[in-house]
Amino acid sequence: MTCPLCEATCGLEVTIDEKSLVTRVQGDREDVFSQGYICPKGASLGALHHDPDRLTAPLVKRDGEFVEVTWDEAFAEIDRRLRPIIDEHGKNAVAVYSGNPTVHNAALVLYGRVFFKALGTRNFYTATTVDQMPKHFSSGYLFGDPQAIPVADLDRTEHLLILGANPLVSNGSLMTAPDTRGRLRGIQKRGGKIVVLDPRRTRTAQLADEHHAIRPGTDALFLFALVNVLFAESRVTPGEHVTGVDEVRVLSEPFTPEAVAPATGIDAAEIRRIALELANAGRAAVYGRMGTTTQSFGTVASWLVDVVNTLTGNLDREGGVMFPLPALWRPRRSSPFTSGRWTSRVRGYPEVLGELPVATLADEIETPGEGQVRALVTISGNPALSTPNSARLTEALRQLDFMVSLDVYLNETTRHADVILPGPSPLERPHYDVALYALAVRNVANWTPQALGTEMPQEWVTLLRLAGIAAGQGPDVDVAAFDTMVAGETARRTGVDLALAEGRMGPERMIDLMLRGGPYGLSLADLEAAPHGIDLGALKPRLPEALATASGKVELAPDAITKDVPRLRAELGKTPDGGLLLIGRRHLSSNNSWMHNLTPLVRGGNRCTVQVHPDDASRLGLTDGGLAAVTSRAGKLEAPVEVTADVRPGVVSMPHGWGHDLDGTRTKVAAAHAGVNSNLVADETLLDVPSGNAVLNGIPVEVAPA
Ligand SMILES: Nc1nc2c(c(=O)[nH]1)N[C@H]1C(S)=C(S)[C@@H](COP(=O)(O)OP(=O)(O)OC[C@H]3O[C@@H](n4cnc5c(=O)[nH]c(N)nc54)[C@H](O)[C@@H]3O)O[C@H]1N2
Ligand SMILES: Nc1nc2c(c(=O)[nH]1)N[C@H]1C(S)=C(S)[C@@H](COP(=O)(O)OP(=O)(O)OC[C@H]3O[C@@H](n4cnc5c(=O)[nH]c(N)nc54)[C@H](O)[C@@H]3O)O[C@H]1N2
Ligand code: SF4
Ligand SMILES: [Mo]
Repeated sequence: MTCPLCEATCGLEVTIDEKSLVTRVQGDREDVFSQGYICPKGASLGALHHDPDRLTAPLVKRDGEFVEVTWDEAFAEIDRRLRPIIDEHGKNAVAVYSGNPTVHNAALVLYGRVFFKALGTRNFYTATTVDQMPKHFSSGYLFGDPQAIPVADLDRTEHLLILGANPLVSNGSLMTAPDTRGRLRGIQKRGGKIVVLDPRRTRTAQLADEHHAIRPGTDALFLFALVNVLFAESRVTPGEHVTGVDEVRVLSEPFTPEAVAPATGIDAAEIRRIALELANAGRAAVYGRMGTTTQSFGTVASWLVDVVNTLTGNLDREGGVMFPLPALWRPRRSSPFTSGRWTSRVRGYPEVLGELPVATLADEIETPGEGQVRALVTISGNPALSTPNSARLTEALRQLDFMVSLDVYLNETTRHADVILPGPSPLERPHYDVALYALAVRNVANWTPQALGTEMPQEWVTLLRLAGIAAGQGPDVDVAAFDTMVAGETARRTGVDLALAEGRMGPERMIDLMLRGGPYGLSLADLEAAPHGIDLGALKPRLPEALATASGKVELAPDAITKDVPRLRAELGKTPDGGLLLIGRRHLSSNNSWMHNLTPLVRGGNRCTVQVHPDDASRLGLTDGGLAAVTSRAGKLEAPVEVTADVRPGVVSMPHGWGHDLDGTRTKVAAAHAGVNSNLVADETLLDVPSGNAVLNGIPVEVAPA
């Protein structure tokens, strides 16, 4: 089976005994993509499946207590309570928040959109605005398609410049690549080089040939200086499919290495050398992730990553950054991407990809008036832990008239729900990675059949029933007929005869249709016959076909992005004020907020510590193991100190996704390993301006002994 827990899509071999007990989980050596790689989370799939706290029946809150009800009762309750809100206050009174596991779940990806369409709300929020929205935004304007994100051609590159990513721990993001350690080592074995820019000396930084501890939030300055050097040294070779090169040259003029050195903390001579090594490498790739997107210049930094790739001739080149060609049919965009088609009611933030920034969800719930959010549907999300100023959002959740959660745990978010609808475990549902193969460093396709039966409805059924309610058809929509209608629409759009997928329903039918309509003309039967996946080969150049811009070219200097450059230029004159900046960190055994209830993943010491550089620790009177109080504009928390030279002076680091000691949850193991929620101090008013993405790295804080 394909592991659905993170973006790496590893093949796993799961052994299940005759009593349906998972007895072993191993990496699948024959998997065409992962060749046996596995991480501690994948190895815990059995623990997840057997977790006694994992919900298996719907819960409805009655007099403040959750009681188990039948599925029909749960949907009747939702119809009874949600309909009047829509009827009285309109569709926008119902907000949706869809979290990270949505992307790893074919039912949620393919059928979520049916529900959202039926609901038709503008109050649509996802984890994307606490993650990679700047990358969609920059791709949208550069390439015309927000989903056209070029990925580093890891297996052929000779030089990789990584900014703000720790793939040895995260297993890669916006870069689907099982066993990133092996692939990065491969670069070094070929004689290539890896350079990492990160305020913290991460595992990836340790493996790299070079590590530069950049000051948080200054990647855009650093990248602009690379651009400046490339022009100054006449090393610009963008190729035929590119416009706007001269505008970029003009914009880069103030950002000389000398001008950005004080802010970034990186020597001008080093910046110049890094730029020239990149230009000289031939096949080189720049890769930026969380550290470059969840910061106040997220869009400009994300854009500049691809500007550097383009100017060095590495866009769409083997060994550079390339556009994958996944096996599923994808709609062709009829018009280029634009953002800001509407704005959020309270703060006026522009819509991007039909979404509003989740950082403003509390505003929309708290602020009375026409269009106020009165009900919320969460789908595999834990915004009470994962979004900025969680204390404020938690208060706002309490004010809602009605809340429904599609979720597998009673946790920090779902405790506020009136109805919780669980879904099957990864072993109880079929799987195809609808989203992530579009970001894979090789073109592959792999189908996972459902391993175990379940009494629970599949989540696509739940979503169709919710869509029926949202559309005013009541709680008992004819699911089979509705599904055939949805599949018929997909058949029409893909140009595939619906009858070819006969005998299938739900995601299986959709995926069969999308495979048939896709670029390799596969069918689901082909994948069923290949349990370890089908390798569709290394990435191939796709320009100009992959572009959806008005000009048919890569538009290197789009207004929507370049208009944020003056804000960046204003940073040049500033000297760092000596205040501390908080950044995040991930751990191999965590998965955002939700796998801390599995004993194998929380063993060992408390990982939820505030890392402080020894110089800062002695200046502030902090001791290793002592308690620190961390304060920001948004809030305050206390957590144990870990003194380590791994973080840059002036920077403190805390992981997110902890803080499991709240009342009313049902996650015993997590509560015993509670940790502290770092988003209590993340400031919901700090956003990357163009994309509305939250700033989760580089938050100004004060730290003192508690
Ligand atoms: N400070 C700080 N905050 C961050 C980050 C950071 O680096 N620093 N990272 C951000 C990022 S990148 C992300 S993606 C977000 C994640 O933010 P969220 O998506 O809001 O949070 P998760 O922790 O992924 O929570 C997933 C939820 O889905 C549920 N779930 C798991 N499996 C299933 C399933 O099969 N079906 C259903 N219906 N539910 C399921 C879990 O129980 C849990 O409640 O957090 C963001 N928040
Ligand atoms: N084990 C594990 N794996 C995961 C997850 C998990 O929670 N645990 N979450 C998954 C999710 S949802 C995602 S989105 C991915 C994220 O994948 P990554 O982006 O690879 O993961 P992070 O650890 O957040 O890496 C961000 C890095 O940026 C650095 N950084 C912080 N601020 C700055 C800055 O201003 N500039 C630069 N250059 N660097 C900075 C941080 O120190 C950190 O090392 O991981 C996924 N995989
Ligand atoms: S790296 Fe990701 S996909 Fe691979 S086993 Fe671990 S959690 Fe699963
Ligand atoms: Mo994420």
